[in-house]
Amino acid sequence: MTKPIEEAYTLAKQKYAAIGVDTDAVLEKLSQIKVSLQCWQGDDVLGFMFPDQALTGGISVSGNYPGKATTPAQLRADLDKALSLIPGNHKVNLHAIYVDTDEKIDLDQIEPKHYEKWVQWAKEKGLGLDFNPTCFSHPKSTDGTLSSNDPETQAFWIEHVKRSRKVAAYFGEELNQTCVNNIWIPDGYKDNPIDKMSPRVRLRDALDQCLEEKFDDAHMLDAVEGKLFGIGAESFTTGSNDFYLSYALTRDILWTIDAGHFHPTEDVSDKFTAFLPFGKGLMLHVSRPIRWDSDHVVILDEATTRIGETLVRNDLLDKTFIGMDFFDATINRVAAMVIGARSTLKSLLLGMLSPIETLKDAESTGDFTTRLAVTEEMKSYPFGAVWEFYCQQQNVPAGTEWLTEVKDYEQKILTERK
Ligand code: RNT
Ligand code: ZN
Repeated sequence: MTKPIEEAYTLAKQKYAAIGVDTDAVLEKLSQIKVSLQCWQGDDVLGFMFPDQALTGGISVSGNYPGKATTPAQLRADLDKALSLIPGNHKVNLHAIYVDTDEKIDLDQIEPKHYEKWVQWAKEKGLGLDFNPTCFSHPKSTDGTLSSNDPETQAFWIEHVKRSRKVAAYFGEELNQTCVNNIWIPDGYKDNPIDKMSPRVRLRDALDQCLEEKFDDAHMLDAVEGKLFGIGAESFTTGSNDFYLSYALTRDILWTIDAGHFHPTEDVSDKFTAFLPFGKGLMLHVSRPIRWDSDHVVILDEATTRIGETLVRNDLLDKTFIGMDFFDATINRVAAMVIGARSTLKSLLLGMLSPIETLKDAESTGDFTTRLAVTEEMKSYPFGAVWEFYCQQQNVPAGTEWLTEVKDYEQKILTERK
């Protein structure tokens, strides 16, 4: 523990204590939160099943920064590096295409054994895992997946999702914690369709088939992720947000809210308390939308801060699985993971470092003056001192020192990759 960080923390602790915030308790609470690190930031969403297949589905990665992972072992090494620079104990989010096997298989053939090495690694590192069926970047995904009007194509994707759920349940069982199986599909139309009903009815029925098998909630939970639009599907997205909100509520499964999948002026965090009085729980894809892109690296901007604050102030952490979703190949990919995860955690810490009870009291008695004055003052409280102390406590670099480690890793490992 370096002295300046400790001293700064002692002062910060006193300042927060004066307004009724116990920073030690806050850090204890923060250390319980798991963020799911999306593996696909490490290799531009290519995976190891069909690495030569271009990324499709209306999502896109810009850039060709050197050193992307091209094998599962490389990706795990990169994740290890990233996780060593993120305070706390977390999860890794896999997509089905990240198999680790010599067998040549297609997506309708995946089995738990094809992911055994990931589980072994997760056990060694004390990590949790989440999972996603991959319904894109495949020859059969060009004209719709679960909502396809071609019965054979639709059956292929139903089989894939069914098998994904088994893999997810296997992860949960082996790692003794819930694995979220998040379903997102790219189906939609570039131009205005005439029939907007049939594709959604087909999607509903296909999902119902996928979900027939029951699993223990303690091991696996299903989640469905909607979207506003994608590149090439600008006019109609079959799995829209309203569609999945309705689906998640009526099937009692999780709703995934991706922070990049809404109209730009919508407050994503406001949706949590609209859903949770009725719904089973939420999965979040913390992300950052910019114009047409929904997947920039997460930073501590106002939207992210509101996400953290809303989860904390409303006690939603028990019902919410926090994951991230972005992919950027213009910067060091390991650094991207670290930046996104640290910023996500900072948003939660900021949420915790406010006098929530005082603010709620002020609000309930109509003292909105206090509410506004205090929340504004909190913005210049010594949050950074608490964050740095937390990093040291968790044995990870406090400030920009983590970047030195990533640069070193880049030089020794990443630049050696072709
Ligand atoms: C796409 C969705 C989805 C994907 C990942 C790779 O718009 O956000 O979550 O980004 O599954
Ligand atoms: Zn997403």
